[in-house]
Amino acid sequence: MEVKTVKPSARLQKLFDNLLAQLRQFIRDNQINHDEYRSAVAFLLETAASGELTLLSDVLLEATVDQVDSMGRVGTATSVEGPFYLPDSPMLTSPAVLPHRANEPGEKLFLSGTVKAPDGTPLAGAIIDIWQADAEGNYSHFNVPAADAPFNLRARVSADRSGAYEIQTWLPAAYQIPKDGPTGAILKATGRHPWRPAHVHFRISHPGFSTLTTQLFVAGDPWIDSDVVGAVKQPLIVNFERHTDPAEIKARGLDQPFRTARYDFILPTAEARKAA
Ligand code: MBD
Ligand code: FE
Repeated sequence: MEVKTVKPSARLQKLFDNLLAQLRQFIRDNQINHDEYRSAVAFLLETAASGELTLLSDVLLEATVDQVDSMGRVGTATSVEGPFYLPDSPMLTSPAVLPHRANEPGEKLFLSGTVKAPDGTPLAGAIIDIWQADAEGNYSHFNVPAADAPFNLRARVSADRSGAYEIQTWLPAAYQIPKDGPTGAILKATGRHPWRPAHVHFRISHPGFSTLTTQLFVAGDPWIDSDVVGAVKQPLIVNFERHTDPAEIKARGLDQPFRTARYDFILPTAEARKAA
């Protein structure tokens, strides 16, 4: 068998030595018995077999990695990528409407803003890779079969010459970690709720700049202060303004209340990243 993930290095040796030391100390500190040890291994086996190992890891640990990894970084605050990113989504040009189903549920959402360098230079043609849950809290290809709606609410949108973007999508609902699998079970068994506040994911890139992985969170969401993943950062909480005025609705050619949100993203230069 060819093992792809293990490459000998001094760094790996140091990390593995320290991890083992900490786990062994955990066993001593908590007087872990043999049944508990076997059931911990069985939990990991069950999690891997159910396809939730990435979900479990991202829920429990990725926000801490993001905190460490973003220390000293300039520009827009980062947040975790999470388990539901897909590469190679459709390429669109701003102004864009995200791929959607004929009867896409929920309120339409108009996102707009700019992508700029830290010195204010617009990043013409920056790629805004966007993905999100739908209005029922489901991600395409994961919670909704890909065959029903390929790349639903996912796209790579290029900003215009002034670094501006306009993306029409649908307001995501809060996301509940699947309750039926091992991740949901361990959360429930240890008194944790399974909710993430409603959010939209972004990976924003431009040649010569460090890619920005982040999320925008819907202000006022009931889970905004208790995200199970712990990935909310104050500057990423945005007013997704609800518009109910009939004249405004009509002016957009709509017949239902809609949302707007604005955000200006700043990407650090690749050099700034290296120096940090
Ligand atoms: C999500 O939607 C998410 O963004 C993360 C980080 C973890 C679980 C579900
Ligand atoms: Fe998410």
